[in-house]
Amino acid sequence: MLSTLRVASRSAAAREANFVVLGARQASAWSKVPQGPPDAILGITEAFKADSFKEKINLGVTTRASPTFFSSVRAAEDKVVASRSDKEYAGITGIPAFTNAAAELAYGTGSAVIKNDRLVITQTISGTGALRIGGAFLERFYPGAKKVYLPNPSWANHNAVFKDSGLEVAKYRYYNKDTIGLDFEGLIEDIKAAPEGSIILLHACAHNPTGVDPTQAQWRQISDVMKSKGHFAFFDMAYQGFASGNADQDAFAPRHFVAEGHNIALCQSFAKNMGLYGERVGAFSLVCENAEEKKRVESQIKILIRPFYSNPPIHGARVASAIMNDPSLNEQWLGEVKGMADRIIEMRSLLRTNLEKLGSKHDWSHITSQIGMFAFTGLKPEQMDVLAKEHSVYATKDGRISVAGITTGNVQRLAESIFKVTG
Ligand code: IK2
Repeated sequence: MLSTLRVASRSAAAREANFVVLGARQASAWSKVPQGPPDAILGITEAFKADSFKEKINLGVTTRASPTFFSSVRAAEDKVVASRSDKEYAGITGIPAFTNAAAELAYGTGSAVIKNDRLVITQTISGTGALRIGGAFLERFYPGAKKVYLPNPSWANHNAVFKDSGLEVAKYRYYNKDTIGLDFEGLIEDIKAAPEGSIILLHACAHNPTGVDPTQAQWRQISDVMKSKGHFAFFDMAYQGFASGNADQDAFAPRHFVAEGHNIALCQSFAKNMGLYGERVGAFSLVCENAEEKKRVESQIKILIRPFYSNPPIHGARVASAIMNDPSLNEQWLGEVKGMADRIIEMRSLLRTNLEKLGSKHDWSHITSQIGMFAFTGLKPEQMDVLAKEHSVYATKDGRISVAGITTGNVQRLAESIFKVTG
């Protein structure tokens, strides 16, 4: 036995020696993995961090709306921590107190689809997770063509999320470079031209990256056209409250579609409007035809989620739930969201007046007419490069700046930098 072992270990040593001597290392399983590009948005933060200039400005995906800004969020978190709740798993679809409140926030208090038990809602890993669950559900069950029409441009990650979900991605016209505004005619034409029953992704409010939203009258027309074509409305609502400062007003589009009889899908994110970025708090919901359909759809949503991540994290959802379910915290929070939206509106106006004071010959009216956290400046990729390299102002190459990153302290330097780059 002993000798057998010795022989075995000698031959193992010989094999190892041969391996090294002959340089016959087995090829790594990953030797053919190609280098991928850095993320277009998150890469900005990395470049910003590496810059040692003291007055550098990050307008990539800045988060001045941090939990410290929202005292309601901090108070809710203190409440959650003080309650010393258990750390048990949530159910597959999350914490009901959270999802019920999220549904009311999105669809409106006393919404008929909630009352009539037609709404399936699940907690998700923030807005991105909601999109991914939605994408997976459509891929598995949508009866029509498995193709999603995105506005052009759209949030960069939409393309990847839906492709990874196994769906085809197409575009519809949205933004007019010449007017730096909405290409409404193009949008309607493209939605009309899409085959019956197409899936159309719509940014519910504060369109990212353009900051250009349809008016309520335009939303009504979009709804009418989509109804006449039997299209499916898939709403992404990552900024409820941020556009107008009023959460109900910002939910106009999905609520109008529901009132018009569209059985929509809706993704919600609490990253921006509660400053819960890293807590990853979100929800995905589907309006169904009736309670019986809801039951079946819900069962399949659970079957999808279980192998994805089993069940969602609890802390952030508890914080969001503590806010939405406590009338006084809720009121405080809505007031703070309004304050944040007002601050954004003020910073837009300050940037525009600073540019005009410098004598810029360009028309900067779009800075104040656009809405929400992001402004689409109209600057070209080369100009954005110069902004970063020579002025330490970091933002995405498509000319999008996060207005949340502008302050009274940096707006003048920002305007000077943009002025130098644009002339
Ligand atoms: N949908 C849209 C339109 C968004 O803008 C975002 C957030 N984008 O900002 C962060 C980034 O650019 O990566 C989301 C969805 C999803 O955000 P989250 O997953 O953080 O809730």
